[in-house]
Parts: sequence; C-alpha cells; structure tokens
Amino acid sequence: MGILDGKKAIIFGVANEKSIAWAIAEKLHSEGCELAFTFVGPALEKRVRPLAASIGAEIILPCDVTNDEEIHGVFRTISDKWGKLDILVHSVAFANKEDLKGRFSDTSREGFKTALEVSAYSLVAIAKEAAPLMEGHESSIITLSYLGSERVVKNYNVMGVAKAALEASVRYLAADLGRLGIRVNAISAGPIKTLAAMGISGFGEILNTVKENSPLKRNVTLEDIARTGLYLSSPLSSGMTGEILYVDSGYNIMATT
Ligand code: NAD
Ligand code: IMJ
Repeated sequence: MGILDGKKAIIFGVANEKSIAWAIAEKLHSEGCELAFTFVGPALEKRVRPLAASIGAEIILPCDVTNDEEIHGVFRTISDKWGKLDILVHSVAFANKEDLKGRFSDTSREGFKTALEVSAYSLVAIAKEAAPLMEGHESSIITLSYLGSERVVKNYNVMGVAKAALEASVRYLAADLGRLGIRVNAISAGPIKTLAAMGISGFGEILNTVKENSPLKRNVTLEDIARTGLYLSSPLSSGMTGEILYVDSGYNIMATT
C-alpha cells in the first residue's frame, strides 16, 4: 500500500542518477506511482532508459522544452496511454556557461532569452499542455527553484533572474489552474552536487557556507528534496498551492550567525 497507488506521474529533467528529478521519481515510485520520463538528445536517452527501466517505467519520450511540437507530442502520448495525469515534475534549467560567471551586467540579449526560455517559460508551456489531462481530479505540478531568485548569489547571475520568473510563474499558474483542481508549487532546494553544479566555480565554498551557517549545520541531500517532492505530490499537501517551499537546512532564514 502506497500513498500514490494508482497515480501517474511524468518527470522532466532526469540527466543521470544524481539528478534531483531522479531522486523524486524513485520516491514517487516507492509509494506506488507509475512514471513516465522525458529526455533531451541521444546522450541523455542512453542514461535515462536504464534508470526508467529499473523502476518499470515504459513511457520514455524525447522533449527539448524549447520545442512546442515535442511538448505537444509528449502529452498526446500520455493521453493515448494513460488518459489522465496526476503529477508533473519540472526539474529543468539551462543558461549558457559564459553567463554563469563574471558580471551579470554583461549578460547578452541571447543569453538572457535562453535562460528565461528554458528555465522559466518551459513551465508555462508544459503546464498549458498538461492541464487538460490533469483537470477534474486532485493533481499537482512541482518545479525546482533556488535562493538565487531573491538574493544575489555569486555566479548565479542570469539564472537568478530566470528563477525569479519561474517562481512568479508558479503563483500565476496556481491562480489560473486552481479551479481545475491543479496545484502548482516549487521546492527551493539548497545546493547539491549534481550535473548542473559541475564546473561552477566556487560551488564547494557555497556548500561549506551552508554547512557552517544553516540552522541544521549540514547540506541537504537528494533524499531531503525527494521527501518534499512526495509531500507536494500527495494529498498530504492538498490545501497548498502557489507556494515556494525551502528545503535548504534553513539557510534562507539567516541574516547573521
Ligand atoms: P541536472 O543537470 O541533473 O538536471 C537539469 C536537467 O535539465 C537535465 O536533465 C537537463 O537535461 C535538463 N534540461 C536542460 N535543458 C533542457 C531543455 N532544453 N529541454 C529539456 N530539458 C533540459 O541538475 P539538477 O541539479 O538535478 O537540476 C534540476 C533542477 O533543480 C533545476 O531546475 C535546477 O535549477 C534546480 N536546482 C538545483 C540545485 C542544485 O544545487 N543542484 C539547487 C536548487 C535548484
Ligand atoms: C549554478 C551556477 C552558479 C552558481 C550556482 C549554481 N549555485 C548553485 C547552482 C550556487 C546552487 C546550481 N543551480 C541551483 C542551478 O540552477 C544550475 C543551473 C545551471 C547549471 C548549468 C551548468 C552547465 C551549463 N549551463 C547551466 N545552466 C544552468 O552549461
């Protein structure tokens, strides 16, 4: 008996076994949820297929979130195979590498567009297509954010602006989709060493800062994020929508230590 028995979820953003999206997927599966996955490009397909197979997932689809036709194709397949959708996890972000160092004021028009399109607009594009399959029963959309949306974090730069747009999109989507029974929330996760953190200069220092200065005096784990993902997916959070939940060892509340 799982809290998600009979539920169906689609997960956007698994790159490998260290992805936040994968940790949430495994947690949902452990509570009886059936899963579908998307991937971008042949390199990631090779990683996602065996992971999906390991938890019995059969629907694995290509989806570059900048491509409306691919997004449409994903939900056409979900409609054909499942006829409904209960849970959607959006765990996708991208900015050009050169925009994640140096000065934010040097961000190009193209770099700004890319970061905002992939990391913020994609939630809107996906929610729009998913809504017909998620309406009329209790359903939940979850995305991933970071504190750089509201505080200046060295090197996060244009991604901070994209996460601010993402968090505002969570509130506007929650307001629109609530009448359909669709909840929309974000998890603002503390730093975790995933592919998206690789090669970011100063990442180790940021992990140390959280460890030393957060109330819990440790960094968060994939398990911490996955547990909150399960909470937001399940009826345990039935009255909650439009919220940003911090899963960051409490780091965001501190001014001085
Ligand atoms: P990750 O690299 O495992 O996941 C990022 C995913 O984004 C990848 O699967 C990648 O394929 C996908 N992606 C990028 N461009 C895409 C596109 N055009 N179309 C479709 N998918 C695309 O890293 P992660 O840390 O698990 O990141 C997942 C989410 O968590 C991101 O939104 C990230 O901003 C957020 N987050 C990460 C941390 C951290 O410290 N790792 C902290 C807070 C929030
Ligand atoms: C990313 C860059 C700079 C500082 C950062 C991060 N800090 C944290 C992250 C402090 C925690 C990770 N994070 C929260 C992200 O959202 C990462 C997004 C990201 C990472 C890359 C790396 C490779 C690349 N483009 C990217 N685009 C977005 O080419």
